[in-house]
Amino acid sequence: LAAKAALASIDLSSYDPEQSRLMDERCILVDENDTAIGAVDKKTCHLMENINKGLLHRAFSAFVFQPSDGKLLLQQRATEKITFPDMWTNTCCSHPLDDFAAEKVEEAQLGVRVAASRKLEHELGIPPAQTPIDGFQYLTRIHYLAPSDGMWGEHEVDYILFFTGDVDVTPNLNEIRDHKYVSKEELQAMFDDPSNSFTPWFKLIARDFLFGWWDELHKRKGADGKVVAQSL
Ligand code: DMA
Ligand code: MN
Repeated sequence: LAAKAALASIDLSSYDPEQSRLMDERCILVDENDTAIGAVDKKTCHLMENINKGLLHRAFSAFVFQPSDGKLLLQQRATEKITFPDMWTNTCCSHPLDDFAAEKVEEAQLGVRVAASRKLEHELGIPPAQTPIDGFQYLTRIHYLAPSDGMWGEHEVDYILFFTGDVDVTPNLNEIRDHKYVSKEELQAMFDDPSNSFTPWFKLIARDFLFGWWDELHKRKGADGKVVAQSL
């Protein structure tokens, strides 16, 4: 109820209209064990005032790798984004939504896989046929909290999903301002250049998981070239 009171007082009219509209999407609320406990709009979920009271929601972070050379597809968030604008980050992040029954399914991480395929199309224009849901390799879930600016932030149980496959990218410029493929060494050089800024979750996942897992990717491919699903 306190969260709803905070929501009512926030005016989004100074932000991009499309990004403001997307704040009406309904995220899945979870407790610290990732048990679903309800749903509330994305705006409410991302206000630090509510996060500081413990409001937590479910999310995913997808990492798409190119099969030929193992390079990772990065995106730079659009200036229009309300949270973490202009920062470089992994291929695509977002939330499974309470609005779609398929995205609430927890068995075999089905809900976040469906959401990842949906958002890879929305943000990067990747045809969903190129991101079949059984191609996502689930690594683990992380619980993290990160402020964006004074008002906005993230507090999520974030499912980390790797995907190796050739994809055709047609950027949605309201979501991403740039994208590029990088090798492990090229990503390290980007991190070492202080003129680049990165999302806090990408820095955390890169440090704790990505650099260690990157070289394993090709070894995990099945004989037919499809990545075998793996959960930790
Ligand atoms: C939210 O990402 C999810 C994580 C893991 C930070 P986002 O802000 O890119 O999502 P959306 O664009 O759907 O708001
Ligand atoms: Mn979020």
